[in-house]
Formats: sequence, structure tokens, C-alpha cells
Amino acid sequence: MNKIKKILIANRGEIAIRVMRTCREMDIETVAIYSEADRTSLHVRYAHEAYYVGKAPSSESYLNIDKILEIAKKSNADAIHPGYGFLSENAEFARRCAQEGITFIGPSPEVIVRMGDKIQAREAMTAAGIPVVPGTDGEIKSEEEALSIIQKIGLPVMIKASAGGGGKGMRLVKNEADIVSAVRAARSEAKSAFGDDAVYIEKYISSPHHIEFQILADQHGNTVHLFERECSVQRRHQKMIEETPSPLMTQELRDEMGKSAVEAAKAVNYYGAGTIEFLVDNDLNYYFLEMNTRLQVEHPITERVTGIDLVKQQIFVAEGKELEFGQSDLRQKGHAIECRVYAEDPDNNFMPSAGKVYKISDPLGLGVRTDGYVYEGYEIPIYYDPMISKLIVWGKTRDEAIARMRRALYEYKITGVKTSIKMLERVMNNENFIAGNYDTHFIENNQEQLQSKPKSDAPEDMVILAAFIDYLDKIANVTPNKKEFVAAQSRWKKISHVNHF
Ligand code: MV4
Repeated sequence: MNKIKKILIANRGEIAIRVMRTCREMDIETVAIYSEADRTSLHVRYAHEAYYVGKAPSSESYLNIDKILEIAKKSNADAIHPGYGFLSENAEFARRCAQEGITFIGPSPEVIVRMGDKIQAREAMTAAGIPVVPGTDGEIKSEEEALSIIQKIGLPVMIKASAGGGGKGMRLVKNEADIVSAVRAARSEAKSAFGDDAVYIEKYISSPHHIEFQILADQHGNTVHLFERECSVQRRHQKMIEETPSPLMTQELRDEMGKSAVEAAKAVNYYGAGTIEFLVDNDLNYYFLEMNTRLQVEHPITERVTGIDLVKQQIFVAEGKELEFGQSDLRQKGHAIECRVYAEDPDNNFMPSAGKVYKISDPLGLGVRTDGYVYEGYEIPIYYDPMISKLIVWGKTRDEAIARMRRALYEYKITGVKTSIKMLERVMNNENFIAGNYDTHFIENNQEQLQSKPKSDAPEDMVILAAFIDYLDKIANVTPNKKEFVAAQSRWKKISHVNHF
């Protein structure tokens, strides 16, 4: 046992604060790092100490390994929590931490390398008897090999970059005539994006569900899963809504997939918190997709139904403690849903909406959690992810959770920037979502209902504004008559209502 007393959080935004909250509860000192663009960020104020790490671009700040380690040593931190994104799945960083005698709160560098390479991950899972999507055993070495594979598994197929993941460098091939050029194109794309041109082929699973299992393992060989998360509501590989339990799941399938997830983790001697991603087809066949060797954005829904603080467990594991619970101690209680709130305009092709947040008022009340970092007057930097916060609700049943999410979204007030809240409300009112009838194509399949409704009697902001300017123009020359004034005033009130609630 190696008690951790001070943690440097190598991250920013909501996840930096999320990690620090648990540290405070554990009497662990916190060290923040901040870039030029984050001088006024909340994670800096929340920490016990904060150090400037570099210029705004991540490459010069939150990805700067040398500088981060220098700060860790200067501040006497005995561990580093990487959060998600940035250096969280960087084996080199994990290795360098160990060299400097600083505990990396995460898995071993070896397992990060192995799971980061999707071909190696597939091989490890195949060897462990975990179902993987039918496809190539290793790298595709030639175009002839690609052709023989499609003879065997049939079309359509997906060509994927070994160094990819999360949808990067993927290609769908429907016709045999396209396979040679697709392999070539995928290879050169992978080379320039990842510096590694290895690609592999998988059978294309149409309309799958994306269901992942949270796992937790200590350094003594104890491994458990904390059930599933249904992550199929996403847009362009960007998750939007996650829930647990999955509406698709049966107890039988859960037990089976959970067992596979634990076996997958054990097969690579995994320790720490991790996630096994699966694709599930319409006949409830499941296939290993990839493993994420970090704490995920959507971890709070798992925390909500299991009652386990995952960050606390990560810290315990890093200290060398044994897990305090076994699989049979874990239960899923009720239903949790997470909505990710982004600073983007869902009615304008999800265009990022940068700028100053004028008003922000988080929902409160029974069964509601928000993990955020934005305050009134804060300017969202353009350099990083546009996520403003995560809204997590719990209900005794799925229906209660959905109703609560609608209520919480109604209470959520953010002005100054456009947000995805309206879109999230439309999903919560969508009959297919309510019925639990959705897969990874949900957004495209329900486009019509999810698009903005035609405006009712409320005039467009610009129209009202134009009317008001017109009115000001008029009264500059003549004394207004009362009727005109009252009409303009009421139009103006409609604008203020739109902007200030
Ligand atoms: C697939 C697939 C269908 N068949 N692989 C997208 C992200 C990356 N992690 C893997 N992805 C997919 N791989 C085979 N063999 C469909 C997807 C996919 C997807 C997966 C999870 C969540 C959303 C998705 C949206 C489109 C495609």
C-alpha cells in the first residue's frame, strides 16, 4: 500500500473538477495545470495549487509531457490523474510517470499499447475466446488477401486502421470492385493520420447497438464489471446520450457479456478502470469492438446505478489496494441517463457556438447531477472540446428517468452561446427513444422529428429586432403615439424573453 497524498490532474474542464471533487472527499491535495486559455477556468480555482503549463493549443499545454512532469515534481505530487482525452491513453506518458517515480492513475503502459493497437487487441481477444467481429486475423498485407477475405466473410465489410478507433480511418465497402482502391485509400489515410498504415477488415454489422461494459480491476488479479452502458445515441461518432441499463438488454445477455468483459480484462492483465466496447446486432449477437483504457466521459451513469465512485476506486487501485467488493456485491439500481450539453447549434448543422456564457443555471432537485465547469461570464475557449456539461439523472424506472430528464432540461438555462439542449429535449420526446427502440442510426433515422419545429407565433429574433430598430428610427423624428409605443414594447419583451428567460 502506497497512500497517495497529492494528485496532479493533467486535464481541464468538467473532468478535472470531477476528479478533484473525489480527491477533496479523500483528503487528497490537488494540483491543477492550466493553459493560457484557461487562466480563468474553474478547475484552477478549485484546486489547492495551480500551475501554468503552456500556450493555449493542447500540444503546448495539456499534451506537454515534459512540462507536466516538471510541475508534478515541483509541486511534490505523488500521482497524476489524466482524466479522459489528452494524455489518458498515452503509453509514453504512463511510462515517463513511472520513470519519475510518480504514480500514473490508470493501467500499465504495456496494456495501453496493446489495446491502442486494434489488430493486437483483436488478436488478444480472439485468443481469450471473446467473440470478435468476423474478419482478418491480423494486418491486411496485400490486395489479394483482401479479396480472399471478402470471399470468405461476404460483403459489405469495413476497413479499419489498426491505430484508429472511435471511427477514425474507417471505410465501408459494399462492392467487390471497390475493395482494392478502398484498402489503398484506407492505408494512406491511416499513414498520414497515425503514422501507421496497418489496416484490417471486418464484416460490416448493419444497424448495431453500441453497448459497453465498465470494468474495474486491482493489481492483485481481482476483476469485476459494473454492468453496461447503452451509447447508441450518437452523431458522427460523437456520443450525445448514454443510459444504463440498456433497453435492449436481457439478464441472460448481460451476464454473458459481463463475463466476456471480465475475461477480456483478465486476458491482458488489466488493472484500473476500463471499458470494453461491443457491437450488438439485431439478433443479440455481440462482438468485441475495442477497449478504452481510461475513465470515460459517461462514467457517471454507472456511478449512479451502482453507487460506486469510480475515481475513488481508480485511486485505491493505483495505491495497490485490493477491491473491497466482488461481482456478487454489485447491483444495478434503477435507471440513469446522461445528456451531454455542447456549445453548438443543433439547428445549424451543430456549428460550434463559441463566446461568453451570459447566464447559466443548472437544474437541481431529486435525482439530478450536473458535471460542469462553466460559470456566468466565462468565455468558452475555442481550443478544446465544446462540451459545456453533462446532465445525469436517475429514476426508479426508465420512464421516470426520461420524465426527470425532460424536467431537468426544462430547468437548464444557458444564454450567450447556443447549446444542444433543444435537441436533447426532442430526443427525450421522440417516440422511438421513449420506446427504447433505437440503434446507432437513431439520429439519421429520426431526422425529421429531431429537426427544429416550425416557429409558432413567436417571430424570429431578427424580425423583432428589425421592427424595433424601425421603431427607434421613427421616434427619432416624430413623437410616438401610445399605440405604436405599446406595440413595439410588447415585441421587445418577446426578444428579452427569448434571451433572458
Ligand atoms: C463497425 C460498425 C459496423 N461493423 N464495425 C464506429 C466507431 C468505431 N469504434 C467502430 N465503429 C463502427 N464499427 C463493423 N464491423 C459500425 C460502427 C459504427 C458505430 C459504432 C459504434 C457507435 C456508433 C457507430 C456509428 C456508426 C458506425
